[in-house]
Amino acid sequence: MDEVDIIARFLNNNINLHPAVFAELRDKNADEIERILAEAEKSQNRPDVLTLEYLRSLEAGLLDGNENKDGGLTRDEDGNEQALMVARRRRRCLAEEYESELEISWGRDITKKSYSEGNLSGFLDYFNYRYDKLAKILRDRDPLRDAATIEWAKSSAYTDVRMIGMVNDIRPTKKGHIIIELEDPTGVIPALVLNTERALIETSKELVKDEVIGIEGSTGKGRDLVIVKEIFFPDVPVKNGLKRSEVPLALALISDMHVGSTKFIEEDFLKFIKWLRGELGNHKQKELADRVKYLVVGGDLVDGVGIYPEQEGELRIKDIYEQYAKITEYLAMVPEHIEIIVLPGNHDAVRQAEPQPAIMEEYAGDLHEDERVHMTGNPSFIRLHGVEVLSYHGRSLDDMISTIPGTSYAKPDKAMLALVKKRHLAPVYGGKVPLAPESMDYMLIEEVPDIFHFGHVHSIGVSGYRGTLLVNSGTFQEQTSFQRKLNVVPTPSQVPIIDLQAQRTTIMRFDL
Ligand code: D5M
Ligand code: FE
Ligand code: ZN
Repeated sequence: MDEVDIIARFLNNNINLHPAVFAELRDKNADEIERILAEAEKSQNRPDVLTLEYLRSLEAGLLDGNENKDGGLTRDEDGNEQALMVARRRRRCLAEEYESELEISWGRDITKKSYSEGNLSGFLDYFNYRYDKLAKILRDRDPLRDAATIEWAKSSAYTDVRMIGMVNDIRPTKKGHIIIELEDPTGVIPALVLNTERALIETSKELVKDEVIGIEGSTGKGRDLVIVKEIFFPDVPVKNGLKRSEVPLALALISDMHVGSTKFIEEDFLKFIKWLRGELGNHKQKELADRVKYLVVGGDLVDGVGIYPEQEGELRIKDIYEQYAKITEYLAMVPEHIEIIVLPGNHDAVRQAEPQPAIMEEYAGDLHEDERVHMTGNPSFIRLHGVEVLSYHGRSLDDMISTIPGTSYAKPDKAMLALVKKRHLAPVYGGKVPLAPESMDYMLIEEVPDIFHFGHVHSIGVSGYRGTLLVNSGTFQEQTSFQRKLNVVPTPSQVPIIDLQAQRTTIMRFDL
């Protein structure tokens, strides 16, 4: 085809050519030119003059694919799957239209800090810090404004007392009373909950060691004991009005994929990623995927090695580096416009003692390098368009569930609520959670977020409490042999998606 013919062919179809395009077309054969012409004709957002940039996109099959009648498939000889992915990249989704507004509260994150050596003065400082902060929160509550010290209560002429103390010990007596041993910086006093006080006995059962509470009661003649009339948890104030994002973006919460385990449900996890990519779901579900701008991964990304008894037999990938290589591969398939926040869990490659710094670069180097992946510690405090999210892997839920009646693995949000009321993510020292006594208590719930996100228990749970949202993000792992022995029944492949503007949670199921 000669030059005049080329120009004529395009002009006949009302397509003007930029000189640079013309120069390029001159070097192509007739078939190629026909194909480009056909593409340009079909294209619905063609500029008046066909530019070089536009020509490139036509060649790459990257423009307005979804508007084409054949469902967005490119017309070259590519396989179906690839054609679909190309079509996806052509479409700008809603989340892509908005700039991300993500702030990570590094001041509340142990990552990038120097960690404790766990010496004795560290331990004492740690508990004093915890006591001071929680006592201050308690003192803000009406009946505790004038709370006395334990030393004062033991020597005062007054017998009606209010105190704030750390729970040293809780023990039932033979007669069904409960003794709470309460300590503050000035002394120790036993607080007695009488067996006749049904409601108080129930409340006492929610107590765990090392939490800080307020007590109202009366001291007896000997002043060496207090009879409890009321127990106060630090708790959270009622929020008047939920904080909402001004933009219609959504947050996806996941955790506990356990990549590397034979029980990891790859098929469902890939469905989740496909849904995020806009390749799966009905119209409404795709619309929701369109708005996902943030993905928080709440720990246990991989199964690790040597974590639980007889794990070896349930590992598909036995090398920890390869486990991280695999999860990195999956996360790379998450659309580029989604910011990914990653914190560690107890199966991840970093120290077990909490607070945990970010997963080590040695194992997850590619994740650390990826600009849209943010490697934080556990716990992690972030702000998305003004909405505050506190993410914690949730290992202390094991302590709550094993001690507090009415909590269970099936209802993780109930156990989360117990921690929220205590304003502490891991109150029990010497329980199932190894705690590192840092110079400050990173596990304190000092500021109350809008959303609490936990994982670890492998079952999904969502509930509201005083204007905050409590969410447990479940798992992508089927029941392991170890969990069967512990009677933990997971609810895999369900993902809570939170509309940050409407503050509405949708549970997306990828197990169906
Ligand atoms: O924890 C997965 C699930 O298994 C979670 O529901 C807690 C339970 N689990 C794991 N280890 C223990 C111990 N030692 N005691 C009680 N419950 C446990 P994961 O962290 O994913 O292994
Ligand atoms: Fe887990
Ligand atoms: Zn875990």
